[in-house]
Amino acid sequence: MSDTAESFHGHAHHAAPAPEGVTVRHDWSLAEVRALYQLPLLDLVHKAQTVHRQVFVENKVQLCSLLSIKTGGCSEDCAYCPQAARYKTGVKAEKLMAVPEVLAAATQARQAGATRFCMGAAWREVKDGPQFDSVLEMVRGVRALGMEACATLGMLTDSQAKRLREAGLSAYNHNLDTSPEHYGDIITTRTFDDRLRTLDRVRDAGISVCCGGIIGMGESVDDRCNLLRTLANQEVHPESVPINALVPVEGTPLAEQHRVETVDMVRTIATARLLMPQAMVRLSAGRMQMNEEAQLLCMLAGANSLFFGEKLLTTGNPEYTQDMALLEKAGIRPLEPRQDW
Ligand code: SAM
Ligand code: DTB
Ligand code: SF4
Repeated sequence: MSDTAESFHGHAHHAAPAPEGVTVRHDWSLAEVRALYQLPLLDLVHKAQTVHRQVFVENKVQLCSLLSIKTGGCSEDCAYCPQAARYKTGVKAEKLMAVPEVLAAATQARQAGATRFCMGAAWREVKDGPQFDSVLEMVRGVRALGMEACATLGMLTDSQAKRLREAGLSAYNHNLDTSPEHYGDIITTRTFDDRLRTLDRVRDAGISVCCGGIIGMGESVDDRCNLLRTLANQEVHPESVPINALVPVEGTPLAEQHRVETVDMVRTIATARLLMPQAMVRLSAGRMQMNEEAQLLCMLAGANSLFFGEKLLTTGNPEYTQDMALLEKAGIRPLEPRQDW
């Protein structure tokens, strides 16, 4: 049997034990991860799909909605990010949205089939005060609509994590983004360890952890493997792992990066599925650059969540009707709201 969140942290915020035959490990070596990542593609996909079906017997895909509640003007230097104030990307700095506006968007998302609503703010860290109080109000409102509420607001203190939990926050997104080795080439204004500390605070507050990364930022295969390995070697696996393909944005230092190849995206997703069998693996940014076949391959490799809606935070996403048509013709069923919310 595998470990669960309870065995480490004493709170009941976690998945059931892994099914027979599925091992949940926390001691992956780089060589082992690389050996998986570099398998012949179809062998890797087969392996990942086999594990996927053992854990996710119903094989459904969760539809999530994303809203930028506070856009642009960010003090950080994340090389991929259109919202960093220092890069001239055309993204205007805006104020925090008002609570009713956010809840109107959440209501719409719910009607369109979302079961998870994620709110993003272009902040380095959360500051206590009226703005944080509004975010807590948004979290309560989203939960009252019967959706999972996720937020991504930058670094958190223990007491902020606790207050988010008390407001009903289901999950907190805070990505490692890349390997510890490559991290310094991408972000200098806060460290990899800062990120790990925020993740610990989220975990300790009893909020489920959403943590993943971005590929296509000039990293090596070993960097990708070390990112996944760092995620999988946490005491408790993240419950949610977003895999983003870089959306290169003009004005950012990574504007000229080549588009991520389908095969690389599929390998990354399949390896994430094998390393973290029980996690929701989310096919996140980058779907605009992928055709339908590529997206289906990602789902075959173990991705079981999509963001739908015409925008991610500031960049484009496929049309809602196109997404729905793809799911429909492929007979992919959306995950229903859970009963224990
Ligand atoms: N400001 C907060 C933070 O950085 O923690 C929260 C919002 S931030 C925009 C959330 C995540 O979006 C980043 O960690 C990164 O993984 C992803 N992201 C941002 N820009 C991206 C891009 N151009 N392509 C792909 N992913 C991106
Ligand atoms: C994540 O890993 N991907 C989402 C979500 N977490 C917040 C964000 C993607 C942002 C893509 C760039 C943009 O639209 O600004
Ligand atoms: Fe700011 Fe987040 Fe963008 Fe980094 S990723 S520049 S912290 S909004």
